[in-house]
Amino acid sequence: TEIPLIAIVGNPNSGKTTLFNLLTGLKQKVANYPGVTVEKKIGECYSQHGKKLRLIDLPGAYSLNARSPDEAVLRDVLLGRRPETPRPDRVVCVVDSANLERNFYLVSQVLELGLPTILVLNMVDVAEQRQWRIDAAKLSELLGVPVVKTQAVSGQGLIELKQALSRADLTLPKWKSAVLPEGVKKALEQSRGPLCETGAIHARASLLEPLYLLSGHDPTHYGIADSQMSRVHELRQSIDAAFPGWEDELVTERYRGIEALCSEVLKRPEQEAQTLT
Ligand code: BGO
Repeated sequence: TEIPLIAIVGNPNSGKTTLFNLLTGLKQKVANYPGVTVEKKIGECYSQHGKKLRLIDLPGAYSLNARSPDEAVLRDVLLGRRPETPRPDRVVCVVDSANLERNFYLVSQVLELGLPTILVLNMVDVAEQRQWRIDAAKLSELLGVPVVKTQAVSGQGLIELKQALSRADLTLPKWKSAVLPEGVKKALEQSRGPLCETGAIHARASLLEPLYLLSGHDPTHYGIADSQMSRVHELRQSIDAAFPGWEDELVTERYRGIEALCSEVLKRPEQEAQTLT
């Protein structure tokens, strides 16, 4: 059987590389993605129960609406559109615990991709120094994914992460930070069939997938014929005409959803003081 491929994703400076090195040790290879000067790091590790895994350390990004070649590589690998890299079986999403809200923008998009995901709250030492309390159990319950706290520089939490990597029972994430306007959803659902048939998009991925394809620095649009891309462009134009401003609203709603989530799972000292008075 194939060795499962696990993608490590997160914002720049969330500690992905430190975590990747911790998990894979010296068992790693560095190459480039063909066509771009973006590093491709692949390694091997074993889950806590001895299952062999392949890990891929993906470029850091703030959003799947790619704005740079690095972000485009992340998006394309996660969507299974890089010809030389298979679509990952699972995702380990790393966040900087001291910047929870900002990091959660990417998390919210990644959770919608239809891949089993483990959330890693890294840099817990920094959050703890500030006396922030993050309720990992509640976060796990709300997102529908395992949540592990780590301090990658010291190795704290590694065993718990390897235990989560051992789990065969990971279900798909359930949290949605934002709800698409009904009309936009319908239009995307209707476009899905024809685009899936040609392999342009994945049946399991986020409804927003066709629109991620329009963003950023991707002149090649792997595996998607020009005729398909023009259909994606038309789809976009028709949605924009029917629902002006829908995407800005979606961004605002995402942030609102993230804020609501954080207020349930993150307690800062000044908030505790307020509830006491
Ligand atoms: C430097 N806790 C703390 N406190 N720091 C961490 C943790 C953690 O849990 N995990 C990682 N870091 P990357 P991306 C650095 O490099 O893995 C630190 O972009 C420095 N470098 O050591 O690179 C980690 O792959 C000089 O810090 O992140 C690194 O996601 C002074 O967070 C940084 C101080 O980690 C980013 C730090 C020359």
